[in-house]
Amino acid sequence: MNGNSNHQTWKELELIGKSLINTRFRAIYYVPQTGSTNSDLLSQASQGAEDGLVLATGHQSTGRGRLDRLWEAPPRTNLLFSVLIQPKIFHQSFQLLTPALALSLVNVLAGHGVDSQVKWPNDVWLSGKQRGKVAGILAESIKVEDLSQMIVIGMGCNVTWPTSKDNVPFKAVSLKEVGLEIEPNDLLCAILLEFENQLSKLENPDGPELLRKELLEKSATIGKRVLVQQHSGDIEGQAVDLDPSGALIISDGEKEYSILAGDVIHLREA
Ligand code: BT5
Repeated sequence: MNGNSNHQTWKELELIGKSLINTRFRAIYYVPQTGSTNSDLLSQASQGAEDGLVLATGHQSTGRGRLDRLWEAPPRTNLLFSVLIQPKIFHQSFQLLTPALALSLVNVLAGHGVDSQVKWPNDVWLSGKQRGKVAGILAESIKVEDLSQMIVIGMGCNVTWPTSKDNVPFKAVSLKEVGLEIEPNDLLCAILLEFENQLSKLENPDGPELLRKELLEKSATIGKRVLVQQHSGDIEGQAVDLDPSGALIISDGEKEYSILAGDVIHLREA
């Protein structure tokens, strides 16, 4: 792989690759700094890169969230990575890749005694007293030369930043803040192993339903009163379910709405 980001050469993370030998994630690279790992892998995909390529970085100058928002993190304080996948799943299940990666982090953190939940559609929030967003996910798709669709899915996870002393303009929390000190590479390896499990499950016919059930158990959103902000207008109601494609089902007492995309604000019960 001749990846190049801002004229920095990608370095292969061989040790990580070894423990992931039975997964699709065997080509894992690191670059000290780049614009956005998602953008780098989209560009690699258009040049013929294959399923399973991973790029991690220590710093992004233009880390992206949804709708051109920024993902912010000082150098070497976050786990920042993207993976390129060509999932063998039905097109209508592509929306499930984001929650599958979110669940992977939730399960890894549970193994370290840290409680977290998936906040629909693309966040992981730490539960309990120090509630806040610990990770965000951005999935993007690209049609490659043979016209098949590839997905780049990236995660930013707050490892050592922010702390309660940092005045950040969003509700964020880091793993260090809740007492978990973990090497970003170890975290990456554990997440990729878990993500491989989730992807293999999804590739089975009953996979989407199994994922839906696990998501319902580990959702921060289901059961809450929410305000959904969408281009087409806001909807307030109770988050009651997820459908098989990952859409959020909201009930306003009279009608149910199926939400495919949008921002969700959890409201306090009246
Ligand atoms: C996300 O978007 O949360 C998706 C973030 C994905 C970032 C990864 S990093 C590796 C890969 N390469 C990229 O370029 N991107 C991906 P969204 O739901 O739109 O949330 C963005 C919002 O989260 C911002 O507008 C801030 O309010 C907040 N935010 C920014 N940085 C944050 C952080 N470090 N921790 C918690 N919240 C943050």
